[in-house]
Amino acid sequence: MAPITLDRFILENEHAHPGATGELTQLLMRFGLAGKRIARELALAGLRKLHGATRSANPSGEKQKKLDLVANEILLETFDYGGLVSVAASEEMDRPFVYPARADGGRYAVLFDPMDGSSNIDVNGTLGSIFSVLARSEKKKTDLLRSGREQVAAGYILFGPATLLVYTCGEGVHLFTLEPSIGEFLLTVRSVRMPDRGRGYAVNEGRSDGWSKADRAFVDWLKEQDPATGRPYSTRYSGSMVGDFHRILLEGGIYLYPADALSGKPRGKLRVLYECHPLAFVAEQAGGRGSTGRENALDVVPDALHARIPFAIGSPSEVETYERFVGSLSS
Ligand code: FDP
Repeated sequence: MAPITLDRFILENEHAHPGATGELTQLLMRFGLAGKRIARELALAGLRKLHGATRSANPSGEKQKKLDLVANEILLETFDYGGLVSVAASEEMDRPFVYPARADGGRYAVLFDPMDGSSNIDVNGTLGSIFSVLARSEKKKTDLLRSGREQVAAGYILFGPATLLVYTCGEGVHLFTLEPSIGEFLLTVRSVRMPDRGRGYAVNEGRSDGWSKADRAFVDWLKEQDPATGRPYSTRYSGSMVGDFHRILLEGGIYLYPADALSGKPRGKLRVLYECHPLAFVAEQAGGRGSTGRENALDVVPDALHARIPFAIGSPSEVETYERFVGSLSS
């Protein structure tokens, strides 16, 4: 049977919705194009001396790598024609970027973390680009402080031994693998399901002194010897949430980035709009959950463009247990 390309899959899904205008279809196909361009930049970066940091910092005060900016530029360029998108916001930009308007304006807003796991850039580790799509607000183009439930699509591109594209439009999660010799993403898993529970957890435990009592107690619980409940869990932390999340999507388990009172991250590190909302949408569509420990991450309405939250994501069993720890041990 002929392989199913990303474009064909998306087009066929569009045909199943008679009222569809085709614009969301085109938009999703463009993320595929951006993914191919970023994958190429990453493959050649070492040879072109494009590793390393710039002198600038992102709006959250983190040093920007050259490739953070290259990937950001590629994603911005990807939507600067065709009038699909009216506004883009990114972890790497202070303010939303408003595209020059067509008469009727693009119907969508895109939000992205162009290079997730940037500390892996210089060591050829796993990286990702995360994206979220909202219908443009009728009130104000740049109104992006909205609930994660308003996303119409979300996903990520994972740059590892193979380049993968995983997305959801609210009808399941689909996984594609880039076939480099033909330059196409091919359907690899239709309707991915996350296991109800797993055997692994991902967290930067070196930071545990700054966590709450509940966070420390939960991670200690994961490490206890109790074969009857599948414990101890194994640690798998790569420095790239996309990489860690992808493992959890396929194998189950939990990823956490708790609030850290000692490292200047009292509200956590991960950004609601570029990281938590899109991955929580993917998780939920695959049967998993994203949570702050106190509420479903998709229900969070951020108070600022670069707002952060404590974040846990993974199998329903582990996320529910985490919420129980937070509920019972937090003051
Ligand atoms: P990075 O900042 O290096 O882009 O903000 C996201 C993130 O990576 C996640 O991908 C990753 O899991 C985490 O932060 C790494 O942060 P720590 O170095 O503090 O563990």
